[in-house]
Parts: sequence; C-alpha cells; structure tokens
Amino acid sequence: MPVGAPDFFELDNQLSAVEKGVRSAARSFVEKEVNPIISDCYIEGKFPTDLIPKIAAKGFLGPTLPKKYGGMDLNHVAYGLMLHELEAGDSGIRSFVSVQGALCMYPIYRYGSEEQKMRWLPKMAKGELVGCFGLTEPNAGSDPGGMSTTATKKGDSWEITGRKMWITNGSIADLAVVWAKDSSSGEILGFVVEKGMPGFSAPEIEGKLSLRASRTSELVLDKVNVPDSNRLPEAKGLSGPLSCLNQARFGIAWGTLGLATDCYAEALKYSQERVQFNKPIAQFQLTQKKLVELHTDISLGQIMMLQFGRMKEKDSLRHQHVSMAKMFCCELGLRAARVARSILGGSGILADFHCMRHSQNMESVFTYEGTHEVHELILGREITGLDGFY
Ligand code: TGC
Ligand code: FAD
Repeated sequence: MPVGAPDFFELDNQLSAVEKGVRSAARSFVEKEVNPIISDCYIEGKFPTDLIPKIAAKGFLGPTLPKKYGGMDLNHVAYGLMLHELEAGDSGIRSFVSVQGALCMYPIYRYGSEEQKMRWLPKMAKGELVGCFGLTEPNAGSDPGGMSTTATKKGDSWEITGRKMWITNGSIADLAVVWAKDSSSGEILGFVVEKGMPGFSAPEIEGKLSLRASRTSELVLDKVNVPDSNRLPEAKGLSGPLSCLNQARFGIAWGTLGLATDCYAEALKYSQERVQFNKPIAQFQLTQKKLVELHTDISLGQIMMLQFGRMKEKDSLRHQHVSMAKMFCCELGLRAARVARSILGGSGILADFHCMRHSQNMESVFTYEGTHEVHELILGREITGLDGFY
C-alpha cells in the first residue's frame, strides 16, 4: 500500500508480484506526472491532454484486454490497484482512464466485430484515439431506458438524432460510443460515432465546480449518417450499456478507495505535525475518533475490493456486488475527503493540499455511474425481491 495507507489486514501478502508492480508503477506515475501539475489544472479547469501519451505508454488504457488488441491481459485486481493509485492523484485522471478503457474500448471489445476491434482498439490503447461513452441524456439520467435518441435505418446506414449530456472526454474524443433506440423496434443499439461526421458536435459544458481537471461535454447528433459497419453488432437492449457500466463501476470503487486513502494519509500526517494547545492535534481524542473511523472503513473497503476482484477473476461477480462496491466506496471517499478537510482546519481549503479538490470531485463521482440512491435501490431489489424503481 502507498505511504500512509493502512494495511491492517495484511492484504499486501495476498497480492502477486505483478499486482504490486502495477500498483507501484501507477503510484510513481502519479507522484511524478500528476501531483506536480494537478492543482493548477484544477484551478484553470483544464484536463492535462499532454499526459495522454504518457498514460498510454504506461499501459493504463484498456489493460485487461488481450495483447492482440493493445491490452496487457492484466487481471482485475491489478487493474483495480492501478485505478486506486490514479484516483489518489485526481478523479479526473481516473475518469479519463475509466472512460477510455471500460466505457469505450470495452463495448467495442465485447460487442464489436473482429474488424471493428482491430480498427479501433490498438490505437485507443496507444492513446492515438480518444473515446467517450454517450448514454445519459438531458431527460434520461438514472433511467437510461427512457432515452429519446433514435437511430433510423436508411439503406446501409443509420440516421441518428438526439442529445447526450454530461459526457466525459466528449470534446476531446475522436470517437463516441452512442446508445440509441432503433426507431422501428425500440431496441437499444450501440454505435461508434466518429468526430467529423456531419451533424455531430460535442460542445463543452462550462461552469463545473467539480471534476475541473476533466472534460465534460454534450453530444449533439443532428441526423448523423452512421454506416452500419459502425454499429456494434452484438449489442442489443439496455443490458448492453449496463454491462459496460459494471466494468467502470468496479474501477470507480477501487479508485474512490484510493482517494479515501489519500485523504486519510494527508490528514494523519497533518494531525501529527500540527500543534495546538501544546500538543499535536492527533493527540486529541476527537481527532483520533475521526482517524480511527476512516482507518477502519478503508481497511474494510480493501477487504471488500480484494474479494470482489478475486470473484471477478473467477467470473462470479454479479452487478449487484458492483453496486455495493460503488455505493460503499463513494460514500467513504466523500466522507474521508470532508473529514480530512476538517482535520486540516483552514489549510484544508488550499489547493496545496488534496482533500478539498478530492471532496469536490467526489460530488460528481457520487452521482455518476449510478447515483448512490440508484445503487441502494438495486441492492434493495436484490435483498427484498421487490422493485423499488417502479
Ligand atoms: P432493468 O430491468 O433493471 O434491466 C434491463 C436489462 O438490463 C439488465 N441489467 C444489467 N445487465 C448488465 N449489467 C447491469 N448492471 C445490469 N442491470 C440490469 C437486466 O437484467 C435487464 O436485462 P433483460 O435481458 O432482462 O432485458 O432496467 P431498469 O430500466 O429497471 O434499470 C434500472 C437501473 C437503475 C438498474 C439502471 O438503469 C441504472 O443502472 N441506472 C443508472 C444509470 C447510470 O449509471 N448511468 C451512467 C452513465 S455513464 C457515466 O456516468 C460515466 S461517468 C464515467 C467517468 O467519468 O468515470
Ligand atoms: P437524475 O436521474 O435526474 O437524478 C436526480 C436525483 O434523483 C438523484 O439524487 C437521484 O438519485 C434521484 N433519483 C432518481 N431516480 C430515483 C429513484 N427511482 N429513487 C430515488 N431517487 C431517485 N453519463 C454518460 O453517459 N457518459 C459519461 O461519460 C458521463 N460522465 C459524467 C461526468 C460528470 C462530471 C457527471 C456529473 C455526470 C456524468 N454522466 C455521464 C452522467 C451521470 O451518469 C448522470 O448524471 C447520473 O446517472 C444521474 O443522472 P441525472 O444527473 O440526470 O440525475
């Protein structure tokens, strides 16, 4: 675990050399490339696009995919540990990696033809092509089945019309996986829409106070003519996009655990150094209570994520497990950031420290990829057998 991270359950002993190696490569990348620039990026509201080739060179894009498609055949625990470290740097960096790998490369890999995989995946792994994922719409967020974007078959191509909202990487993307309803059958289909196709644009969403080091855009599709060869042939129905979300949510859970750990480590160090009433503030019982609660929940989160990662490797991880992970770790990340901020007192609001930026980022991460309430309802449905959505 990184410096200051608890390893109370001695889980490090259960990690392979490859898993530890991936974690340490991601940690060094964050220390060398992300930490020195990220607070300026955040203040300026810009995503560090210069980092894309470096991120790709480290093998962080689509690493669980087979080597044939540019991946590294990594297992899911190694992937999780990588995101754990990247989100300890910034949620915007982790978001870029998640969207590229889990939400754009994965649907092409899972639902695309061999020709489509060879056409896009190796270039995406190298960072030569950036992707995004268009599911959410202005009037269909938690309920993506209510989308109104349509695809109408016209000979050998499809005419796609609609608007997607809140799309990470949208304005820097070369291609967008867009989900749309077949206007004749109502079935949800997946398409790869390419930058430059007439009628397709990706205006930036301005004024964000969260995830400022990440690009978020609309996707506007005005009668965009998309060849049938860009339709993902195996994707049919809402389970198509939802299965991609399982991949991304798994990574987000690991990532927000890393963010929580970074906040905890920052607060622990600060509290041991900061003296008030002639004592380090870590000596006050009320400070210790805050630290102990975070230490305990981070340790429990580590056990959960390692076990879920091992279950994913055995293919026994179900989407309800992923909902629990996303829900638990996001709540923990948000709480850890706020608690750390309080322990740092006035200093906690400065960009020199991490906790305030993490806290603001967590407001988005708590909401995207299924809000906290959505995951509660998914788990509620699982344990009671009663559907709270309808
Ligand atoms: P429901 O009846 O539950 O399911 C419809 C069909 O889908 C299947 N299914 C799943 N399959 C795979 N994975 C999952 N997680 C699945 N959940 C459900 C289900 O079995 C069914 O299949 P079939 O064959 O019987 O038709 O559908 P519902 O309409 O009741 O869905 C409700 C709900 C809440 C579960 C779902 O729509 C949902 O998860 N809503 C949240 C939406 C969401 O998470 N959006 C995320 C957009 S992307 C994003 O935020 C990226 S941010 C990335 C970043 O920057 O890092
Ligand atoms: P709504 O669905 O309108 O929800 C509003 C509130 O109502 C929430 O508190 C919610 O929990 C609650 N609510 C809704 N339904 C219920 C219910 N049945 N029971 C109880 N409470 C309920 N989407 C993409 O497709 N691709 C992306 O790359 C992407 N990136 C994003 C990046 C950022 C920075 C943000 C903020 C969002 C991103 N999203 C993306 C969209 C994100 O997935 C949605 O914001 C999210 O799914 C919630 O939808 P909504 O914002 O429309 O909120």
